[in-house]
Amino acid sequence: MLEALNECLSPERVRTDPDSLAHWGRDWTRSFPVAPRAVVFPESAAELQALVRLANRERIALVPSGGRTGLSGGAVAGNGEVVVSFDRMNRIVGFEPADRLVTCQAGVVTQALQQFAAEAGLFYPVDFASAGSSQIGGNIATNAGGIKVIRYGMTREWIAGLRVVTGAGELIDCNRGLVKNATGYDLRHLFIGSEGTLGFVVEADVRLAAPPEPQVVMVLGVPRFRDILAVLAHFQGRLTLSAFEFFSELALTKVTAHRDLPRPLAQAEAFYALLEFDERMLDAASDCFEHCMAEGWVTDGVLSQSETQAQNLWQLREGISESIAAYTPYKNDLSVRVSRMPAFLDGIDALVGERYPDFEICWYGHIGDGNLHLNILKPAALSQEAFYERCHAISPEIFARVAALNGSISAEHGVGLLKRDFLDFSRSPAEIALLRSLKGVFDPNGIMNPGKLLAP
Ligand code: 2HG
Ligand code: ZN
Repeated sequence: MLEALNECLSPERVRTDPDSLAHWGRDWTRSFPVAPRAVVFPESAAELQALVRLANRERIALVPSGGRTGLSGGAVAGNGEVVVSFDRMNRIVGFEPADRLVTCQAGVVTQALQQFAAEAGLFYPVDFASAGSSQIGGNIATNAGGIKVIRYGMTREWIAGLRVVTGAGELIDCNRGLVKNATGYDLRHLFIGSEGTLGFVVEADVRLAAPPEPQVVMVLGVPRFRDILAVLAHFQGRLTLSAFEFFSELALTKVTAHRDLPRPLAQAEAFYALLEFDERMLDAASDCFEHCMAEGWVTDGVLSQSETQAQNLWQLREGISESIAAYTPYKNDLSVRVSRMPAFLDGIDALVGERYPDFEICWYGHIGDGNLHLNILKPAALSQEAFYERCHAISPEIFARVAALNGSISAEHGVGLLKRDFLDFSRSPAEIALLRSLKGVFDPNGIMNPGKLLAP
């Protein structure tokens, strides 16, 4: 097989040493076995096509690898697969100001794209804590969301064209950057969020936006969970929010300790909301704040006075995931419609408190778009295996509540290996049958990221 791989790529771009296998074989999840047989580094669509054709002939399973910042095991290679890294396809290959489109190879790092946009006087608005290492191809594969979704939407909104090598080895060009294109099924959207199970993205035409006006950040102390939603509704009725995030006191304790940051408010509250909006809306925001104080929803607040202060306040939210990583948390990434959030919060809070009485529960997330991250922290004394077993046993109860409210068991992290066996809480049997049929059409030999998203 190595000889065959070397026919597609020069030998230095085929690695089999243990360090490389361990590094490129896993993502940010740490709970799955890692055992690829090789890692390859194509540099062009033609090389990727040759690899996929070889994989079809030899029945070799391929796992795509971007920045490997995923949290659902979508880029883990645990079964002798060949990992296809996009690290050497990391160039911005075109920019057309009149179209506001930038053409990126799949391995372009999110932050590099953001910087390129800023230098061109424009803005790439999809943003999250892992922007410094995640790659655009991976963002597309999971339809990544993040902290600005309330204003700018998910990755899907910003992808105007996609070049993809399908599981059958065809190179197809989807939508070619057009704004209007009414010529039947838009295959572009099928690949977005497909977790590399239908084909691998080689290049994308990404839309850029006008840069935002100067922004300010406000952090509010909110004693009761439900009142966060009253605060959201009040602000949203009066100004355009760029972000509306929340975190619990436990999350704040972890992140301030981990990053050595000051607490935002004099007094601890059970929850905190973080809002971002245009500076020119400051008067309207102050009125909203007064109202929330008068209603008793909010007990205190702080407003950024400079760009540095705004960044420091953002760290309180963006640093949480990293600050709890050492507790090998059991992750949930749940969503419901914002209107159903009150009912969801009441039910889920009670359930979690009752079923995990001895565990620390870390709540945070993008509450403005209906997305909650629920991380259950492992007590030091419990083995990883026993901990996961207990959490797995409780997951169906949590997911049943999500399903009862027509929510999703994975809002923005994808299904991968972690949520695969629970997919039927969010997708009907008829839908899952269609997903399987589509997989067969694009990937007839089942070589593209097998076992992810759909059980084998
Ligand atoms: C975030 O919003 C990321 O910080 C990570 O989506 C969420 O760690 C998590 O559960
Ligand atoms: Zn998130």
